[in-house]
Amino acid sequence: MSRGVFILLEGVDRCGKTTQVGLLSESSVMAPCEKMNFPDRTTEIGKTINSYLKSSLDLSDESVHLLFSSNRWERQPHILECLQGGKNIVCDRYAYSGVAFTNSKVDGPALDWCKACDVGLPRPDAILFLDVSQSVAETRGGFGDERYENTTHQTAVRKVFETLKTEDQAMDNAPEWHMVDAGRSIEEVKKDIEEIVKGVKERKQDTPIGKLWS
Ligand code: NYM
Repeated sequence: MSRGVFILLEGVDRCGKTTQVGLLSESSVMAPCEKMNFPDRTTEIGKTINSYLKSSLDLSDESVHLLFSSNRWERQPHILECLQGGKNIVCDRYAYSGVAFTNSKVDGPALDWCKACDVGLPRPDAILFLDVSQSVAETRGGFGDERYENTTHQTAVRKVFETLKTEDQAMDNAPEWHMVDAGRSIEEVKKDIEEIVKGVKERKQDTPIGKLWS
């Protein structure tokens, strides 16, 4: 039996990720599928992260970064269980958001420090980066409600994502990166994503599960 594949959708806030993660999780291309999202606000750690994002709790940049990372590590056994059991995963944000949102802060922690906490997590097989201009993202509902949702920070986040892509592309064992033009209609983006995922499955489902950034 082939293992499940691990598909990660990333991007800046309001790029349409959550809609596309929902659609992909219901698509026959991904069946059987487990849908995940980070931060997972349902756990005790996730509840603390939620308070931080809603600005009802203040934490140092390092401290909240470690909580975001820990929130992924607490799901590691479940991720592995799904993949080993032949279940595909579609995930809304992961360690890439973790590094991008922390390292982009003014005088934020260094890139290598940010990455180190997530080294060894199950490695996504592919990252589908939903690329949308900042001006379009900001017209979408809810922008500005949470911490980090301002133009300056989002622009800096985008640059760190670019750096992470470049670093991954220089490694032998890294996820495949696919840039998806997310400024189009929901249907067009969905179709593109499904085509990409078909290819990823063919290439990856009979390879060992990898470890992130190692
Ligand atoms: N975020 C998300 C981080 O700062 N670090 C992380 O590790 C992750 C996974 O949380 N602005 C940020 C990005 C978002 C915010 O995410 C909430 P969402 O997908 O809107 O629930």
